[in-house]
Amino acid sequence: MGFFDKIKNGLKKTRDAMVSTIGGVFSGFSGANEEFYEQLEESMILADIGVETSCKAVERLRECVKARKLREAAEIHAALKEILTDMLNVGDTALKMETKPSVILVIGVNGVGKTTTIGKLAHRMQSEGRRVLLCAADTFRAAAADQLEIWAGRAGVEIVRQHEGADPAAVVFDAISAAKARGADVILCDTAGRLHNKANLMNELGKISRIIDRELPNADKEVLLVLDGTTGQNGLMQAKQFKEIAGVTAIALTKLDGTAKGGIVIAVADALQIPVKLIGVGEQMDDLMPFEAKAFVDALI
Ligand SMILES: Nc1nc2c(ncn2[C@@H]2O[C@H](COP(=O)(O)OP(=O)(O)OP(=O)(O)O)[C@@H](O)[C@H]2O)c(=O)[nH]1
Ligand SMILES: [Mg+2]
Repeated sequence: MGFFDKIKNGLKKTRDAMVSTIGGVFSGFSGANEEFYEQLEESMILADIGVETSCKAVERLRECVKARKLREAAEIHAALKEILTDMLNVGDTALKMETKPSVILVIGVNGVGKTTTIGKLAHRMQSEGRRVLLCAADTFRAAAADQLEIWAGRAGVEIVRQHEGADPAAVVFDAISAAKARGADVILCDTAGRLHNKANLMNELGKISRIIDRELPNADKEVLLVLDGTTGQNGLMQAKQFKEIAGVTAIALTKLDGTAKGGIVIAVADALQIPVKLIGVGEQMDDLMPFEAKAFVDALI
């Protein structure tokens, strides 16, 4: 299955929903009047593109229609796609990992799909010929490292872990030493999503970041925030909090196969101005797609 088909399949629920909502507004098109713009905005909000982002997109569409003197539904539809693609382009969508090693610190609240995303990423990077090392810095939950170890086995990559309750920063330190000694290309670092409170989480992530900066001052480093795509606007709130505390550089949206509200991807990118770099469209090893704005919009609208 090609990239475009895969993305179309994974986003089927969202696509079907958008065909009837946004698509419906265009198929009933009788001129770019007030009613048209209102219906369009409503249908975008329904798709979870978010009130602010939908409003902004429709505003830009109005200007564009006026400036280019567009009249036909097809032209206006194409202009909307251009605008949404542009709103999704908020930075480079490729993970930065030129240095050896590079570090990808994966964060997010519990259950969003951090460990699964790491497993899928490990598989892809490994098949691209990179030497991958997993770091089990979620020491909060007994089974967390075991779960990561299963993924390491599936992907055929190495893992550094310690006992439950170990200091996560110490596990990261170990993983960095191992990566240097073994010549790993990239360290994928799993973290706990469930801690006693926000201050705790902030302290822990801060400590991990300081270890990485100290041990690998010149390395490429991504802080990848994983968000559950099915949680809609709620996920967006979480993301805003994490952005404040953790210096997020990239976003992965998971479980988009399970929701009709994949428009959240556009809301997240626009509201946070942080690039969505990966999308998860299933539970299998190859159900993770590098994000590409144009293909995404083409698949949906
Ligand atoms: N359908 C679907 N399920 C997914 C996707 N990504 C993750 N999941 C599922 O979501 C559940 C939670 O995933 P985990 O990777 O364990 O989440 P986590 O963030 O590591 O959770 P904690 O370690 O508890 O914080 C699992 O059942 C995964 O199979 C996806 O893209 N699509
Ligand atoms: Mg986990």
